[in-house]
Amino acid sequence: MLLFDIVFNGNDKMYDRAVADLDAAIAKYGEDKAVGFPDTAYSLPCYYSETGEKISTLGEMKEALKYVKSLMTRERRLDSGFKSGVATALAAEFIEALKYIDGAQPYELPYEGHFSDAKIRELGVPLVTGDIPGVAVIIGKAPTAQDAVDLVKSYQSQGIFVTLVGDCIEQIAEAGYKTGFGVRVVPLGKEISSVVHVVSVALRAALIFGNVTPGDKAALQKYTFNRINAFVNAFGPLDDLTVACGAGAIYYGFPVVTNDMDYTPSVPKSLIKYEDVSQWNPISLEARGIKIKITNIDIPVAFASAFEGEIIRRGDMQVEFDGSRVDCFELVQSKELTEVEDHKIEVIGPEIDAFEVGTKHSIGYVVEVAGKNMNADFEPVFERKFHSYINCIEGVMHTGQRDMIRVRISKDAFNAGFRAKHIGEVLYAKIKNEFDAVVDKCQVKIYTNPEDCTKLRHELAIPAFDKRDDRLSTLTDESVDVYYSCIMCQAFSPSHVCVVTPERLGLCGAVSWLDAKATNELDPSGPCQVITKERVIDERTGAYEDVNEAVNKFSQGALEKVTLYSIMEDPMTSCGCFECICGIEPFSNGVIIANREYSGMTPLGMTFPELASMTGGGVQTPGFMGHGKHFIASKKFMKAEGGIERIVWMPKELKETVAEKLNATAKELYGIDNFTDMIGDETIAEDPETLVAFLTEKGHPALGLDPMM
Ligand code: SF4
Ligand code: NI
Ligand code: CU1
Repeated sequence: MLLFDIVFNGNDKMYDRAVADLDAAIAKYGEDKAVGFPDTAYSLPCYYSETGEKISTLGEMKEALKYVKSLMTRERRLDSGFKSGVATALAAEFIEALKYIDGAQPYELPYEGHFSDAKIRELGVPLVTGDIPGVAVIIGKAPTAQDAVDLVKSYQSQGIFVTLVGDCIEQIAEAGYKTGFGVRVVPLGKEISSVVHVVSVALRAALIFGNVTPGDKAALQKYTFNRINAFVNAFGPLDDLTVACGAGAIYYGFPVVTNDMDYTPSVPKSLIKYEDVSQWNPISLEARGIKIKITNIDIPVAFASAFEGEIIRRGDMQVEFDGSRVDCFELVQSKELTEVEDHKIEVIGPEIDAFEVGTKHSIGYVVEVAGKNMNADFEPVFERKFHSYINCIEGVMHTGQRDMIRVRISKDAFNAGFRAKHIGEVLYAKIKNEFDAVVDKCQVKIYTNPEDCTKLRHELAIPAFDKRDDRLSTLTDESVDVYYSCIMCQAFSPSHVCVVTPERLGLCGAVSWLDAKATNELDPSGPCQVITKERVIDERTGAYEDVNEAVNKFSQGALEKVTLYSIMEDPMTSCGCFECICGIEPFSNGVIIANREYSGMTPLGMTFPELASMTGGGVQTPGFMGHGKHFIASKKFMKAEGGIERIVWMPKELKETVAEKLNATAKELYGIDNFTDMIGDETIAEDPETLVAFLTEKGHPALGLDPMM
């Protein structure tokens, strides 16, 4: 059979199934019944990206089927084959959406099904930094369970985000392999139609980060082709449904590798046949042009960004270091070159073999660095990376920072030979690797004696943290000579530029002014560039000719001007990976803020994903702005519109997180005590009327300010 016919037949089957499922749903619920995926602002994201139309009811889905059918021309031409691939994906999306009807939760762990918008935004930063260099879609049954495990593990250890469809899921579950969003191995579903959930991620990325207009098919395909490093590994025997899905993948730029040597012909660079599945990893990476950053670290367990989100339960833990109970700390100190012996790792005190299983202990590690270009300002920049470095160790979990850390080591890691000294190996290797421009020598001291930890925590670490905090509090936008640009997110959001100042960190929350400064000094031609601040246009809004020139240049002319302190007048753009979004609440003259983790409703009648969809892709949208969590307590938070006094609502959890700092700022600027008590949250109001009544009762200052619009 011709490849075309296989694709057309598979497409027909997927379409017929969608029709049958839809008819059944209409018979049960009627045409007015709502349909859609949870926690997304993009309705049925694939259909919406392709057509610009949102489907919200079964009746609308029935209409939409006509469009899908119109793609199914069965002409033996390449474009017709591709259209069939897209039609297959859309039909699969209908089938999957129908599973969620009436609030159903069709997927149970380990199956993940649909991804929320928040999850996709969360992937933004690791994708741009290359921590996630690509996305693998593995379909079907591997020759043996071990083959499935080996393949998954090979990708996972490179940081590749792995999604699974079909029998390989049970194969790796049988082998006891850990899966989940946290470890970046995500089983989508048993049925082939569940593959659309990863297509949905790629297409939503185009809308969220790429500012692609829904319905602009050419721009959509160009975006996925150029920017989404996905590929498909399909185990044979293939069938026409899988091949039809593969046609869709190839259309979006994702090559397919299979070991079915008979069913289809091969297509150079797109449909690759290779029998030995142990070679699929390099073949796939080459076909999709993915390059892997390698850091060789001498430890007995794996080290990869995929393990960053891994959770170690109490029962699985060998030992724990717990800074909330006993004295613990982590610290970077700069030293003279003569004081540091490169790659010296010392464990001062007992190794973890001496500890009983399941017990809690003290730990303190000091990373001493020296280099001609080292600057004490970089100490906290390195130190904040420890969380990610230590978490990337397979079987080790790290939370917190400074002297409030907790480190758990699993039994599996311990049995594999992992010891405290390996924490030192990891810190050494990563610091030397990432900061080689300023670190010439690095040594690590690990203290495990409780007396040492107590003494050093109080005499060494806390004074160092205090000194740093004093330095940070003197870092204001006025006190520095330059700001920095960050264009890291241009990999996905081509015209987006963040301007990072001491009092306004990048919207992702991961890049402070010190981080940007360090990035610039480490790589002077890299993503962070110096922006001078000599030519002030307007102090109130934070407008500078220097800043405008810079954003103009770094956005390749897409942006003419931005202000630093206004959300109404030329606000800064958003890429899509912002921690929070604020938006105008007209009834109270204020703004509400929602964070990515919040899944409930806001008084604007929109959820976080819906609010978030109002801005992104590097365009300016006055009235809505993405920002980092730490910006909320800043004296510069929408200073042009009156500052933090405008904040009228936040999710309770976010409010609690920022309360201490926000209250201090309110006290200092306006003499208000316990400002957060005046701010609404979801337990107080989810609609404007209740909110305004609450604000009135509390005498919230926003009510007395000038209207913003
Ligand atoms: Fe992206 Fe801005 Fe964060 Fe840089 S600072 S990584 S551009 S969000
Ligand atoms: Ni880990
Ligand atoms: Cu971003």
